[in-house]
Amino acid sequence: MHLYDSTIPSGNAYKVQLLLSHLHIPYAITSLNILATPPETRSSDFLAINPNGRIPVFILDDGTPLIESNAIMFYLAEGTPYLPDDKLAKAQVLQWLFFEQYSHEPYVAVWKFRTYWALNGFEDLSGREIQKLKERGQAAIDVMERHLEGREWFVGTNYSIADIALFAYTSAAEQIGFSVGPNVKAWLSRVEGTKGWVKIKKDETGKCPL
Ligand SMILES: N[C@@H](CCC(=O)N[C@@H](CS)C(=O)NCC(=O)O)C(=O)O
Repeated sequence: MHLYDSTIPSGNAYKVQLLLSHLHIPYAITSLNILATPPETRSSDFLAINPNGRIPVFILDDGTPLIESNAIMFYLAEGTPYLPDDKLAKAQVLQWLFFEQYSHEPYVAVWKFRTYWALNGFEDLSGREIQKLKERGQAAIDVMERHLEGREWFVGTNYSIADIALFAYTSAAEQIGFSVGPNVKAWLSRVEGTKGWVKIKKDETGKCPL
């Protein structure tokens, strides 16, 4: 199996790498430079693999490419403790994966990228656009804080790919200026204490201190 990630640490690729670590699955890796002009993710060779021109892409042993971080995790987690068998619990995992992609990642991940790596930082955005990114990212983190009241994990009583999806960028949230409450902080520590947990890879450009 083969993972395409980026030379800079990508939270979306990290989700897949964290799950692969929990599952002890070996894989080969190719890192593409997404800061190049044009990004290596937009080369014709890579677009033939993922027409959407983004990492992560996970190539299965028969050569089938799977795209979208949460779909890749869903595939890998089937039949493992990281995805419940119960119909409702499985749908609740999907509920948080969709929440992560629609209400969290587009704000928190984008804020992280612009903070550390975007050539123009926030300069090409209007004040209103910057405010919207910050407010919506904060709103997502606040939803997590409320959901975690009296709970250890996002779905049921077990750590699942719902937690992995939300951990990827929330782990950087305080560092990049979001306010993170006590329930989320305690949950971040619980995730870090799980068996097989690995840190996101180091940023070789030196721009991101995490
Ligand atoms: N929804 C996608 C988002 C993937 C994504 O935005 N990938 C970024 C890196 S984190 C990327 O490949 N950017 C390069 C580009 O847009 O060319 C997922 O969860 O996999």
